[in-house]
Amino acid sequence: MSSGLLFFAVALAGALLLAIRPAWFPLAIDPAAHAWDREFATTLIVTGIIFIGAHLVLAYVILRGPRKSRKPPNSSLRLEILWTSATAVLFLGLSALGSRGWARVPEKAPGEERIEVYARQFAWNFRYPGPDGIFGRTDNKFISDSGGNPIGLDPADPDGRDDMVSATLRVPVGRNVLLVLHSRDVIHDFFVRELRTKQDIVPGMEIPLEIRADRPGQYEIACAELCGLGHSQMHSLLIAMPPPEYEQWKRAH
Ligand SMILES: [Cu+2]
Repeated sequence: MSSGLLFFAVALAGALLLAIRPAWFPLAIDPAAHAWDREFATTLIVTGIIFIGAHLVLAYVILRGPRKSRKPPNSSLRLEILWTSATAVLFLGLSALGSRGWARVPEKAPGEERIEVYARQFAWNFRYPGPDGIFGRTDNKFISDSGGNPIGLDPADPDGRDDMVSATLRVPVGRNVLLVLHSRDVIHDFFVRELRTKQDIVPGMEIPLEIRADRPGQYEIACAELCGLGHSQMHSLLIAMPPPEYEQWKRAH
């Protein structure tokens, strides 16, 4: 009896949570982030309704008590097949819906900003190509933290003379930005919760990641891969600026 009431209370609490829909996530600032939040909400509603329904049935069966007149039910193969395939269709359908977001392939659209991201133990650097729009050559042998060359810019390459290296990531609001991720030492992970994006950065690879910030503001960039003793200190800022201010900042550097 009391367990029946307990199941009923759990169903009621679930229904309340679905009805109120508390804001569980931080602000979303990327169109993909909105899509993933919608996907999460759809999954929550579908599974929530099933959860509530199952608990109501359980509560009803317990509160009604056993029916002495009836024979104990036999397990039915047809029912087994029905609910196993219904569950399979549901989960495959939800994961197919969710995988659409991951299928986006970064393509360099005309006018797209390209910014290089350099991760190392335990800091971030961001490189802009400067007024010529061309990134200069880099080589690990030129890396010098004390000499102000954390990414190893080749001093002999004229294309690199106007390259700009910043400790914060500034991006223009409303424009697609192609980040190209590099690691100098171990595996790191670029994570901005407002973008709903986590991307591993693997040494020796150039990994493209397309982002778009639709709201001006400052958002934390954290490393989401345990990368050594200073891992917890490895963070920076994503600063989304209105495009005129962004262009002005680039000119001023
Ligand atoms: Cu790291």
